[in-house]
Amino acid sequence: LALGIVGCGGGDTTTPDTPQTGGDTAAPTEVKTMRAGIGLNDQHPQYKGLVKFKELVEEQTNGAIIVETYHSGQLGDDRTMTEALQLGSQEITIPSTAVIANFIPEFSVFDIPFLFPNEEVADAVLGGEVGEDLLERLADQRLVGLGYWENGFRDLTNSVRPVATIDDFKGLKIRTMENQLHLEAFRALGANPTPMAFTELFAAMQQGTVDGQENPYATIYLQKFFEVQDHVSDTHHIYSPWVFLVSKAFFDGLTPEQQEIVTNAAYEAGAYQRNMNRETAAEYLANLQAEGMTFTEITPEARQEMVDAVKPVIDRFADQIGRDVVDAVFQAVAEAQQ
Ligand code: TF8
Repeated sequence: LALGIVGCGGGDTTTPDTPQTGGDTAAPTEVKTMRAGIGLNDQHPQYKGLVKFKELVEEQTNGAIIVETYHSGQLGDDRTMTEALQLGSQEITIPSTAVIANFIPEFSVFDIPFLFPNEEVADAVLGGEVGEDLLERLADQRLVGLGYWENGFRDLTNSVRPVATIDDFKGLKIRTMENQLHLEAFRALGANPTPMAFTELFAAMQQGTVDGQENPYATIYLQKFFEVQDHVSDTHHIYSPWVFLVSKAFFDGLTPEQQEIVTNAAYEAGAYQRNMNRETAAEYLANLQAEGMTFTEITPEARQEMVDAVKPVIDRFADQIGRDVVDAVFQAVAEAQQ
């Protein structure tokens, strides 16, 4: 109803009580729709965070911006949805940085295995100068990055054997994200990796095309991977950030006030999502064991062997990622631990 009244205001009538700036503000309000698509299902903190974003934006714009939410890859996988943002046929998606690296190689810096020792260091680096600098590079790809959300530490599952040491990786057919560094890192660990979109993964495990995969506990549990996987290990080999992406063409068409609302909502919902992720991780691991999966803890010694095995891969990729970015991130990681 409120929108209808504003719409009746009519731009041309110059009555005495029309304020000086009334020409613009009295124009019929155009409702803008943002189609937001994510890869995970509606039980996942990623979706709960997106719903929080929707609530904040719709409330704060009084309905001038509507957010339509799509989960479970209904609009595509991380890569195709990012392309849709570039084309302007979708407005929001929240992909892993490993996929964004196919558009902007510098983002692959977060694919360096064993980069972040814990979430606090990840927060400091992503929220600091290097993190911001990377987000700014998205403009060249017709994308706007409104902060980092958290996919989280990736842990290995498979249906062949418990994985405790590097030797246990041998020959395992592991699905990786579509990312060159991930692929090479898993080869260096002795596995037989296959890159694949997330939307194909469940069927591939079910049909035995792959033996295993790696994702945070929340994904393993909420996407019901325990139905087709028997073993989980806390490899914690890579911390995957998500980026809250908006189509630049769409974002540029918003008023400055709307841009501010959307930006703040993305950050606030991101903090909410990150907290939920952290609060639920232990519970999801317990649930996986309750569903019958074996859980194997990786000892510090066993993890060190994995760190050593992937080291040459990191050295090989440093130039491709950009030495300056790699150095800046390693420095930020060191500073965050002082
Ligand atoms: C992967 C990623 C994905 C997420 C999600 C689909 O394994 O971790 O789970 O990026 O958006 O592909």
